[in-house]
Amino acid sequence: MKRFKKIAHFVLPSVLAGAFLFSSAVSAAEWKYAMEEALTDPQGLYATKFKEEIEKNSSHTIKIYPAGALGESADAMEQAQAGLLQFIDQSPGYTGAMIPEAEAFLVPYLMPSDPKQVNIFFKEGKAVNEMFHKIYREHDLELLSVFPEGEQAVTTMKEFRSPADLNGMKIRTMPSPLLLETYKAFGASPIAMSWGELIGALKTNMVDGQENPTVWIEAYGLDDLTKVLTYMGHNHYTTAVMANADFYDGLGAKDKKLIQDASDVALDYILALAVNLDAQGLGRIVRTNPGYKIVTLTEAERAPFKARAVAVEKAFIEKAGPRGKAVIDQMKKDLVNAASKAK
Ligand code: 6CS
Repeated sequence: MKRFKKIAHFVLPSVLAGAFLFSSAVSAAEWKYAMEEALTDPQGLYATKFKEEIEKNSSHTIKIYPAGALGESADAMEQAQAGLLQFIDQSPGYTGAMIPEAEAFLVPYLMPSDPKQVNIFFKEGKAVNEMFHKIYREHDLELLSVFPEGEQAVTTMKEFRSPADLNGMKIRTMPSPLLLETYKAFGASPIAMSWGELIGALKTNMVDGQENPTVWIEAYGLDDLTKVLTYMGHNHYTTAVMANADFYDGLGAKDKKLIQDASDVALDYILALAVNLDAQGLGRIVRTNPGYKIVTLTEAERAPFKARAVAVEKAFIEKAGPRGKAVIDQMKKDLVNAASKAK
């Protein structure tokens, strides 16, 4: 009995403490997170905030792989779907070839220019938070956040004000069938290629222009490789953060909540920041590249592009089918709600 008491007092507590340490050590995981940008770009800022939140509130750690670390975007997506990566940030401009409905984010002149409305649409809209969540699930992906990185600006060698001016201009797009459709409808000769090829293509005149948010154009010196930057008001660059669905489903309720909470914090953070980043990028271009021409198309100049966008929306619906149409209809409803809330 005496001997048992001794065990109860001295041995059991240390065994239990050891077991506790062991169980918390095995449950602490390192999760891998790949993205298409660098740590200083919008995707990197979101990823860093997400990592901070996860590491602050759990014993898990996140290892971030910036653009290029794991190959091109398509390679990283294969690894995420296979479960080799737990998290991935990939934009619909790349994902659209695999998930046709995701190209809804690329349909021109669907989104308003007002960033306040755009932020409400992404944060609260039913299309983003319910419909797309289900659609991405069918591709083994748990959709965590969708966010805009800034208004798409078109950089070209020559000024353009109309579809006729774009005639014959070779415009690089991300590898998305709908972006090719868009620039054909706008009068240009689009060429799809991944980011890794773009700088070389601009330097060798293989392409005459491209589209991207201003913050990105400035960060990667695309203004130095072209002569004019044009705001057509046709869209915002959109990106999406996802987890591998099997990995996510295998987690306990506490870790699922940890991930959802970290996504919410990172989304609020990037939504508040993205607009300023774009404005700062424009400010730096104006200061450092004074000869660079900045054009904002007037409403009258946008009208023929908007008229041509109708055919692009139709092409999207033909390809994405009835569910694609339902997504577009819901996005339009969400945008009406966002406009009334933003007032
Ligand atoms: O144009 C692209 O392909 C790239 N643009 C941005 C804003 N992010 C990543 C993407 O690869």
